[in-house]
Amino acid sequence: MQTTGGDDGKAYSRLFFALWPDEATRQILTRLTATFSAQAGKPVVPNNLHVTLVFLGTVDQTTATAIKQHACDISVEPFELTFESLNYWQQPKICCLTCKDIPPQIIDLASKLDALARQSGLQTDPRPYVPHITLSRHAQSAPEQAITPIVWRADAFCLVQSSSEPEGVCYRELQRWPLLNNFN
Ligand code: 3AM
Repeated sequence: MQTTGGDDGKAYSRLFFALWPDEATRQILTRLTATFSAQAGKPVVPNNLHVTLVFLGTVDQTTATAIKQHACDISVEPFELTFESLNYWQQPKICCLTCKDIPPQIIDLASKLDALARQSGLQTDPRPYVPHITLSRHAQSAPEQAITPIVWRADAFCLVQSSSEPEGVCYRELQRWPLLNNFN
């Protein structure tokens, strides 16, 4: 895992839990962003497309190891998300896809991961969780176009590292846990 040194001598990395798309879904999303006008902002690079579950922030290695161990205990059934609404969110200036019907399993998964992060001493986003796929950033308005609903089958969740590279932010999957893997 790529880390940066903190003032306390510990190694830190910027982490989040996410759903990661399969190749077919990534291609559909990439084709969609390619149709955006300049007003819709800068498209997210294909390898960074994801659904955030919980943003963990900057985490030391000991905490990250504990979180990874406890993530094995999370039991949620696989589920399907249908992304059918294209939105502009003014405050973060992003264009994103959301679902009209949110399956309870993703709320359950995000809330279990959020609890795990808090129990590990991390502060997480207090806002209600809204599943979304950020398609572009630095946007001024939503793209005015109809979209074909995109079905995303979620059968695993991932821990992802965010690092700043000369070419921009890069997200890299560190570990993956199948859904239902440890269902009791
Ligand atoms: O899923 P999206 O792309 O909307 O904006 C960041 C990105 O969200 C968000 O975490 C995702 C992976 O980087 N993020 C970054 N800093 C954050 C923070 N302090 C944050 N979310 C909540 N609190």
